[in-house]
Amino acid sequence: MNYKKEFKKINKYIKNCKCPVLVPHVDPDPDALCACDAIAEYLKTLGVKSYIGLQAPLFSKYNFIFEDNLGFIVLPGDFDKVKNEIDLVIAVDIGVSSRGGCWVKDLPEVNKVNIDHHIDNDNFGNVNVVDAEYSSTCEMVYDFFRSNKINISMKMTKDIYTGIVYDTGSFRYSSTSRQTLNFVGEMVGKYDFDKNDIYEKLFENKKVESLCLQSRVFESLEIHHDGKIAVTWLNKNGYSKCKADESDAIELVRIGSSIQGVDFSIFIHEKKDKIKVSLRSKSDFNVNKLAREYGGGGHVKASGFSMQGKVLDVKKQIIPLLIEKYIEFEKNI
Ligand SMILES: [Mn+2]
Repeated sequence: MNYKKEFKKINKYIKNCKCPVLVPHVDPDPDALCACDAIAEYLKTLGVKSYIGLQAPLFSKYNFIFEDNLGFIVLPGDFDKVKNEIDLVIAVDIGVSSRGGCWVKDLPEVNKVNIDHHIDNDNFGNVNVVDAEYSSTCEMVYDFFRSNKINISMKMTKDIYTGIVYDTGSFRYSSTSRQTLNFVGEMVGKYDFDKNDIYEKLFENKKVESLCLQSRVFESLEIHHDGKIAVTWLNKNGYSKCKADESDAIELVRIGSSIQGVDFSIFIHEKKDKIKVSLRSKSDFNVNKLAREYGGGGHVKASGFSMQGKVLDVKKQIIPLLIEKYIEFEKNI
């Protein structure tokens, strides 16, 4: 993992731009958002204003990342207004370029920097640092700051720490490397910030509506293949029953994977305009490969894809196929 050359090049692009747009993936998570904010903070020190290009309004529970300073967030409705100003696209944690929406697709003439730890990134940038060995994109951004000897402020540190904690599930996932912990050690040694406050904002900040959704997902649980496969689902009806919205439905896939003995967990989730199928694996069963067969993507142990239809039809149609793939994998171990 040595990207000194690429990181230098990225810094050159950044230093030469006047108005970049920072682009996380659609439905951004705290890793993507914190990577944006940390780079936006760096840009501020250079006297450069930046936009954060989202595809839908930010879930209010993530406002804390931007310390409620949301002025620089732009939505597709703002695209025509700002497109002529933008002279650099900085895509972070994006997966494939299409997940950046108009902010990547509709700015073909603009230079692009691409920093990501998703294995299926399509290297669409003028500079690409794509490496699935990193725990998080925030860890990559920290490496970028370090490598260019950029002064890392308290706010940047809190952003990076938040993104790493989120993407590693508080340092529990196997993606947590020696480097991850070394970087975290460095940050914690340099600044005294409230780690517990960040943990609470990320993980102990659920609304009652969200717990109501959880209970519905628990009720939907089916166990297959000698306890190794868990299937859960949630339909739109669940939202109205719980008076919840999509911002209350994060991390529900973990309900299946948290069960003893479960290796492969599938969560089928009816959203406004599509059915999202989330896949998690605890072993070498590569759910990324599986998700790609259906036009999706993500990470080796955490991926997903979208489909059209009704939850129960998708379930009936797709579950036997996914189980079959798992059985095939088991035969080859
Ligand atoms: Mn990430």
